[in-house]
Amino acid sequence: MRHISPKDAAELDALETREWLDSLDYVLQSGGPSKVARLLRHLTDYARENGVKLPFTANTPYINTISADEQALMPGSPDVERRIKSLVRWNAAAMVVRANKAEEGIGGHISTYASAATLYEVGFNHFFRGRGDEVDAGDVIFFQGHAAPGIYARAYLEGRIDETHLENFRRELKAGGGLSSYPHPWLMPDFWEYPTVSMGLGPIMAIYQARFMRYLEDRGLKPKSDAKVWAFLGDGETDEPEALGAITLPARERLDNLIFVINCNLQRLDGPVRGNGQIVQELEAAFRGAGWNVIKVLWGREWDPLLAKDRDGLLVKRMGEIVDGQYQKYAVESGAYVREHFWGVDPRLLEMVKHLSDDQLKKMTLGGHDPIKVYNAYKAAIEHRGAPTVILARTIKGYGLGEAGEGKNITHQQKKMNEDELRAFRTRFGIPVSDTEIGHTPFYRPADDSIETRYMRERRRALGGYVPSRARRSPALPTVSDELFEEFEKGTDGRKASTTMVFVRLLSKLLRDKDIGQLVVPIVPDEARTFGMEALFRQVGIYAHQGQMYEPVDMDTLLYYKEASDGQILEEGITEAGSMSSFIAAGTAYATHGVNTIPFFIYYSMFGFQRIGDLIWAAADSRARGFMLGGTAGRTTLAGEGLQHQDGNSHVFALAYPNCIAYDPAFAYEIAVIIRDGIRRMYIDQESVFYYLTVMNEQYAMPPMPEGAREGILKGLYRFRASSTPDAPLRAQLFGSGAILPEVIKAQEVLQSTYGVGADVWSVTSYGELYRDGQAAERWNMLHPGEAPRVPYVTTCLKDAPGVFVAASDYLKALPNAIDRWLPRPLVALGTDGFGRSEGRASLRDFFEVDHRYVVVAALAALARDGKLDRSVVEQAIKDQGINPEKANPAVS
Ligand SMILES: Cc1ncc(C[n+]2csc(CCOP(=O)(O)OP(=O)(O)O)c2C)c(N)n1
Ligand SMILES: [Mg+2]
Repeated sequence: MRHISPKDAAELDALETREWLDSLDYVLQSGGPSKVARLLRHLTDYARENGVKLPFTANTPYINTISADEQALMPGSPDVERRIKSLVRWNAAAMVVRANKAEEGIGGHISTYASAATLYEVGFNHFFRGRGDEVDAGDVIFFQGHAAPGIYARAYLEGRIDETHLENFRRELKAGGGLSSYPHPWLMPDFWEYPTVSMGLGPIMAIYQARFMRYLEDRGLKPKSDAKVWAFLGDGETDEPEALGAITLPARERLDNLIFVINCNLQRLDGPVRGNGQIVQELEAAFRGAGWNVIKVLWGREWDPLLAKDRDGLLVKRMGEIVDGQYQKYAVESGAYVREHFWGVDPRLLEMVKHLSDDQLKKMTLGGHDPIKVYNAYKAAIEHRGAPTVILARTIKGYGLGEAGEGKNITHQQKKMNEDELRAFRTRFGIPVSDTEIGHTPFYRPADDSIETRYMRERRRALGGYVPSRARRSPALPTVSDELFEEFEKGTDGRKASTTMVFVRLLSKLLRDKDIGQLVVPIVPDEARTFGMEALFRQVGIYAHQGQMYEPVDMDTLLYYKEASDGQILEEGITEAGSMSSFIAAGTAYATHGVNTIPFFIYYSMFGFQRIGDLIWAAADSRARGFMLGGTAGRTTLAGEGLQHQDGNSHVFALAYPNCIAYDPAFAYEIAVIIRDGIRRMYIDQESVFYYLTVMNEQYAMPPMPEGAREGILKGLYRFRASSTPDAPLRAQLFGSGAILPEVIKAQEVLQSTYGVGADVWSVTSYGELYRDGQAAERWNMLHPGEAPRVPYVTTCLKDAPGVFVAASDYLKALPNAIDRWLPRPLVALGTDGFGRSEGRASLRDFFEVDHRYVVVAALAALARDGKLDRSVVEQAIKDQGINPEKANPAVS
């Protein structure tokens, strides 16, 4: 065989490659891209069949997904839009600079919006649909939290807010009103719709919002529309597990109403997102792998002619081999540096740009700063069918800030600009502010009849009104039928039931109700059977957009696993975060979609506040309404499961959520009274509160409702059973909650029969509500020393109650202790501080010292403390009750 030199081999290789490319060119010209795609697919299949190992790649080259010749022309006036964008940039930066002059350290962000301005402005001028007068139309937009200054600046130019608001950015308590740092519907209920600044929550809420929009349409609660859900997020934000953790759902459900726009400025707070890698390529692979339509917007129009000349793919290869940390370096360096280090690696590359000056090289923009590129990406996204779209747009963090921070690692926290920097910024964007004024950083708004203002207003009018904008769009519900709740007030006549069973029965009645049944949205993270809810599968069906495409294995049973396109249950699978996002979508639909949906989210209590507390906080901020049901609750009531399941924490956590009304009900009638009143407050009176109820799986007889208990149930405390020996010399007041209440009732009997103590039993349905009421009274009294003091509800109930006070609950002792100071004498609290154990109920209650025996001993010990009986009685009782006084302290073991 003739010897082939390496040089010959290389030439041969090049020749072969050229021949293949020429053939491909021919097919491309004669058959078009789809024929090429078909051919390539055949080729790869053929190669695989013949043993060629093709490495998997979910990536496409590091160039724009939409090529220059596929681009549509952009409507509107590029010039006017650029001027508007410059003014938004200026005012956004000015409000941060001024706020920090007025009050050092007040904070704010300039560089996030500076990099995202084009991404937002193209949306505002061409895509984001407002709701106008139609209550059920319009897009839902999750704005990136740190970009808020830009969103305010635009609202200012549109004339929606005034200079005082901008002046008081981050100083909301100032006269004339201010602006909240980030999107907070709680603080600006007419403006922001969803909070996003706890990073990662925006994307997951957007996903479930898009799915919920489909749900409303499929169930006929909202007319079908092509409204979109947009989620704007940072590239650094995608490190949060919530940001990417749910991305397979929208692809699976073909949610083409969902668009993510990820601002890939390659930087987060401290430095580069992937200094040694490429965040764009990493995200592309993740999203493509999950089934999304991925549109990369990497290069601005100046790159198009160069790419057109890149016949051998040298430039594309070079673009793809630079890591992000290096790209960031190019952004801060001169054109000469870029020529030397980016282009200079190959003479053929240098040749491509020899006609460009260093200055021109420096000014070549990135895709995310080029309105035409962004417009085309958005257009492709809204036209795409059958899958969600993610747009990966490359930008520079702090774009336009120059020396003040463009592309620098410190830029995220840049809040100040000196006069030189302001002047440079002003000149770069052509803001009509003179050198003499620049020191004051004045806001600038063109006249009402200026071209810019008219243009903005006209665009928003054409697109259905201003965004963001929030309003309560649904009328109040009329009344809710009493009949639904009445049976629960009668008790179960000795039959045992758990509060979970009671709740599920009530839920199933609500679902059947002709007035509100349609509005109920049961949400469950793969736990319906745990709660005995499987009957609902058949009764109302599990929501599945595509219906049921298989024959369920239990088809021949009455309660088979029924999926249906008009199914009502959101069976989310094992995701409390996803379920909570659905709760937020359903709980805010009264504002977002004009539908009063009533979510009931039932889940393993421990995996609620403890696991997804931040999403619950977002629900609270969003003014979401609905019921959260912490199932299998109580540290000692959930037997066997051990320390990761047994919840003795959630009621303490719930206390921190100002508009969350939390109850630990013990009996059927308490649940009925609470839910009935919750529906009244949230959907008839339209209060922005939401409810948390713990329900348990211990079964006991449900008593009838005592006369006059209703008010106390709602306020948090009522006397369940008075002592039958009120004149006994020894007296006690016993508090019980949830499944521990039956223990307390038993203690009442033992105290009376064995120790001659006359005890009253109180059901404490909500320490949280008692605590808030006490705090409110105390605060008012402090501020009104000259007036008759207000008396906390708990004091009103107990001020004349004789004897000692003992409370037992399945939660931390801190909970009962929260109301201690409003009682006439100190409270002894029994609770479940400490880690759970895998054990049976009786052993757990012994371990945590919350069963009836401990209530008895606690009452006797308190009486001895008060000198009402001899200490030897307590010692004897400890022995008689079989308690080991030397046992380990459960709180620390
Ligand atoms: C859950 C959470 N953790 C941390 C922060 C603090 N934080 C605010 S912005 C930021 C960096 C954001 O980077 P990126 O997502 O890339 O956004 P960019 O500003 O670059 O667009 C950090 C760490 C936060 N807001 N939320
Ligand atoms: Mg970033």
